[in-house]
Amino acid sequence: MNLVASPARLSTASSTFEAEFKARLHWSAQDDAAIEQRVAGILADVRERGDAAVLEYTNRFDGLGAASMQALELTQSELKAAFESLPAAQRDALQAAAARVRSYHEAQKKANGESWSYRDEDGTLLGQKVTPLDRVGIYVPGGKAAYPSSVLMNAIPAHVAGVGEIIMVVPTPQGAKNPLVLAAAFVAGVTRAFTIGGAQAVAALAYGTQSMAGVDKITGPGNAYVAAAKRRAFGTVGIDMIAGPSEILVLADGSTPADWVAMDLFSQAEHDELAQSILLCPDAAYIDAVQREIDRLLPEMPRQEIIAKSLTGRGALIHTRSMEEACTLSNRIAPEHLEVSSREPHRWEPLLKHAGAIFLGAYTSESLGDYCAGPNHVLPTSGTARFSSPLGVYDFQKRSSLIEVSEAGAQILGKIAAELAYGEGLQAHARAAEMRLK
Ligand code: HSO
Ligand code: ZN
Repeated sequence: MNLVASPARLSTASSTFEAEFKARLHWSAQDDAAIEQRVAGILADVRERGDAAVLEYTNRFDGLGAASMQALELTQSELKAAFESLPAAQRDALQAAAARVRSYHEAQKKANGESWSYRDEDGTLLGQKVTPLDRVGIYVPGGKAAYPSSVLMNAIPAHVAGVGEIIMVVPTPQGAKNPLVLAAAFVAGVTRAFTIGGAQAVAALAYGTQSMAGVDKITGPGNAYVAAAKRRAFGTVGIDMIAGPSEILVLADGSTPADWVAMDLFSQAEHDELAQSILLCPDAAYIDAVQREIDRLLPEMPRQEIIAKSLTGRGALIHTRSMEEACTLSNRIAPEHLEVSSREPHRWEPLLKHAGAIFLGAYTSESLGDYCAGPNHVLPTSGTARFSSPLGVYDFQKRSSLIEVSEAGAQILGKIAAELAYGEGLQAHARAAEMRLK
């Protein structure tokens, strides 16, 4: 079989560029009414019957024969044993990655996750108290998208935030446990883990069951059923985001070896046929060189079919008039991952506003960020980087305002509040403020 990966070739100088560009970019999750209906039924059933319902769905969908929820819980010693069963090199890599992800998120907590307060001159204290969530649920997909690295990326910030209990759920179709996932849970400090998945696992986390206390927030990726269940549970619990397919945008000035860039484009394409890989470059000859490397390297890739479909269906190699124009286009796309593959990354970085993560310079392959650089790999997709941020410690914390009005402060604030309260026709508000006036 001779596969080809032919990303669309676009040029900003062409009169048809805008239309072609928009058509390539367009992506929207399909709302599937049948899935919605089934998920609504599962959520209601688990809410009503708890463990019994979770057990039935799990046995049915995952082909298990578990007798009770207890049989679906993984003990800490099982997680530890999974870790110990790994080859030493894998154990070391997992621990090295976890250590870096932990330090990064500790720095993040210090910079924007601490309580603060100040006092007015009259002694009134105002501030913000930051507290961790009590309990969170982490969804880990089974099957083809079971990523141990995602266990680290979800559980470690929760742990660093100080979350009291981290409950991981991971489906094990036909009972197949992924030792790397269990080992990652052990390394990341997961508190409890259950081999359940799908909408029934989301429901168990959201509503709680006899054997599992309900959580305050659910994070982590999942299939269409999981996404629908998270959307429906939102409000009862917090959720992180509903992620779309992975994306990479490489902004290249032509100075990076073309095969490095081709492989970086592959690295996101290999996730999913719907993943999107885009190259923006002002040098047409370099774009040709990258396409030649794509053709040369594709046959070597075990996931060549997925890569070919992704690149041909959603990929693009875009010739721009300049690097400045490439930066402007990149901001319009607001990609999940943005590589600035340039000799002068710091020249372009100030022009780049919207991206989940920005990778600077030829040595910063996005894949390093996926595993071990330190920053989180759970990032906004489908242009949502215009208004949202990477998963972080702040997603596992919340804030309470702190107000302590001094006697002197009450004299000033009381008059202002009473005036506005009368204006709103709210007597009790006004009187409560006035009673404290001398
Ligand atoms: N690039 C993916 C994360 C991942 N990559 C996990 C490899 N493993 C999400 O952006
Ligand atoms: Zn990846």
